[in-house]
Amino acid sequence: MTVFLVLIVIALFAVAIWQMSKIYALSKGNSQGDNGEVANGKDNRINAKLMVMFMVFLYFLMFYCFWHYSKFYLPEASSAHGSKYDNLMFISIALIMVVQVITQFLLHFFAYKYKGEKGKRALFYADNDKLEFIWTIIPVIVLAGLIIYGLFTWSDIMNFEEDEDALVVELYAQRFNWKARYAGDDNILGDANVRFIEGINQLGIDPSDTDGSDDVVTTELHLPVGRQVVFKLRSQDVLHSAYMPHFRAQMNVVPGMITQFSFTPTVTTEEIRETDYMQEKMRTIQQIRNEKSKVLVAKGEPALDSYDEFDYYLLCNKICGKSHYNMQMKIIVETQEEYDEWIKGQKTFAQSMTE
Ligand SMILES: [Cu+2]
Repeated sequence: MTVFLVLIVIALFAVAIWQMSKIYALSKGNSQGDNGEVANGKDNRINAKLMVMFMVFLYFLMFYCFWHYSKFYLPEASSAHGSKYDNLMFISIALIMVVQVITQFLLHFFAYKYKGEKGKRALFYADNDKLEFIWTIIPVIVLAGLIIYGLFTWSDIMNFEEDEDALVVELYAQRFNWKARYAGDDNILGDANVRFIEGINQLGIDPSDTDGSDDVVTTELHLPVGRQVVFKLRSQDVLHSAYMPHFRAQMNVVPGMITQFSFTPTVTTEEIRETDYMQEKMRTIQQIRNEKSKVLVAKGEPALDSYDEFDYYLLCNKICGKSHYNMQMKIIVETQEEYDEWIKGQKTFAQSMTE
């Protein structure tokens, strides 16, 4: 490694000496005549054409990316607020797109049109108040509009009112897993503190707080469809981020404080599995897995499990350590009846502590 670094230093030093000698030769040389160092008419024409070609390349790249990567777009949001979020994103991107196409053209076209030519002199043009006013006021109005629209959308989503029958769920982040704590029959989460963490009580629920005795701790997140969920987020160790892309939800999980987010799921797991988007997606993923399996089997290793049932997931979106990529919890959106049935089968905190 050291040898490698020394070699790089020597090489860079040689390049620096060579460049310096070139600058020295340039400063000594006369600017008259074609000495190869000063751009002539031919060089200017080549550069002007390259500018146009670069513009065409950029436009081509743009269309290619849209065409090739659009399949990675998320499906329609599975939460009530999701479409507001998507609209904001779409309008912002569309605006950026239009401006980008126009300014890209102007930049490269002018570089072509006003290329260096022998005998052509640049026009000294000090200022033009009217032009400056126009290119200041238009961005001001557009940006102010976007920001105000964004602020309204933000406060719409973030400053929620808690419904009477909202479901309160705590998401507890720990390197490298998630746990969910349901508030139980009283819909109040018991106090919790890292000092109470002991044995089976991994979330540090205060055993003396009666609000906590009916709390239910699970490793799967079940949510009843059409009912508002209020998430209270806590972390045991480092900064995590609760990310539920299909519900357009993300919130930092910060040690030492409780953050919150709320949404209403609108599409059950069953329903989203039936959509054309998901069916197609599952087919593609299964195909990729089949091909990988073939390679694995040829090497004498076991094939991959088949993957044909989509599930929502809660992911961690802050790099929190070496197994960060695998920090996830399955989310199941179901009917209220199915949810009631499931939660009945879970142990409360009091029950699991007496065992
Ligand atoms: Cu994490």
